[in-house]
Amino acid sequence: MARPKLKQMQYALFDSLCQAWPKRLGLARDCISNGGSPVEITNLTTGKKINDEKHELALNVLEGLSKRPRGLPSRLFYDDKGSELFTQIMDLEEYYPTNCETEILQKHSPAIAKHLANQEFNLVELGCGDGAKTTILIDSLIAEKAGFKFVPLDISEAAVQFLHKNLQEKYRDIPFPIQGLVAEYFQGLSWLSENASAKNLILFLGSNIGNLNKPMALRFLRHLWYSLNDGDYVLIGFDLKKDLDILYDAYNDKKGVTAEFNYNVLDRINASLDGNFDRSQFQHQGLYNVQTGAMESYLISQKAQTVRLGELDREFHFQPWEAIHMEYSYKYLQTDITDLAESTGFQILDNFKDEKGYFVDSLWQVRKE
Ligand code: AVJ
Repeated sequence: MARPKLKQMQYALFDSLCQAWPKRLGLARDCISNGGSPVEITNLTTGKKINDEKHELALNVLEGLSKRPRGLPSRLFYDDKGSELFTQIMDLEEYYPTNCETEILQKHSPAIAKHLANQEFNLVELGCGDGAKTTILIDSLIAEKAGFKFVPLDISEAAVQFLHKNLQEKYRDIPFPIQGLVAEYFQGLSWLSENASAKNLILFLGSNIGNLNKPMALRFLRHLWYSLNDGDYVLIGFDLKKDLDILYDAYNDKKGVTAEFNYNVLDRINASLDGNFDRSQFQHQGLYNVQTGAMESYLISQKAQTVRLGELDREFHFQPWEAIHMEYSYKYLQTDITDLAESTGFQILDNFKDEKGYFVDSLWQVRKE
């Protein structure tokens, strides 16, 4: 059947990718990583030409800075530098989600692992970051004699490499195969539906889902459900609603790492699009929006100023105190989580909370019958 012309290139790319990869993500020995050799990484984004990547960035920036109010997609945070800054955020005293989720996984990993004892499956981590918390669960899985292939997926290739380095330091001879994926979530899900013939446990930790608004979260979870098999497991981290001072401090840290994380987006735009953003003329602020239920992050122009982006051959005029919206981090009520699971075809098996009740890792199972 003839394909629409615009789509042809995408299909050609997709076809060639499908041929290049094994159809099944079984526990093939050839993927077992050995000691010092670099991890095998499939980069779903370099299938696109580098020019396409720049083109997409240009488009995102043009769209984001032209709309009112202005706003940039939070995906732009995660170039290699931004991913590194995010690992620094995770280590901050004020950034409570790290400690909460570490506590949760230390306490409940054995229970989670019990579900997969003596089974073979793919352990897929969406937005893996440095994987520090994941190794806690991995230890329990090993103890339960689970046979799994680890598939860490991140938008930053450096993050996947860094995670592999961490695993090598921890395990010396890593006792399970690894297949790194560099991709965006939806690319990763498409890949999953092509390759998810084995049983799967999907990790979506650290409140990564918090960047998605409700319609996006629903769409993402429906897509996830569609990519998986009946009985597959999903472990999702949700940040719960809490005292506003705690939220405020976590997103406006004293050392200014979160501000730096935001300014890095301006640096990235300057570098890739020949821009002249002066970061010192923008103020960073994280604020809780009671109506949306999200921490929202802004870069606010402190004066009237003009920013020129050479690659776009365009100037953007900022009025004093005009803001660029940078990020949403949605906070959840327990009932929001129940509603999300129920309306996307998952059954909640357990909700694991930290002692303070700040955070929950929710264990879901795909229901297709
Ligand atoms: C990676 C989306 C979970 O929203 O808490 C941290 C990103 N931004 N500090 C979050 C972030 C500012 C983080 N997530």
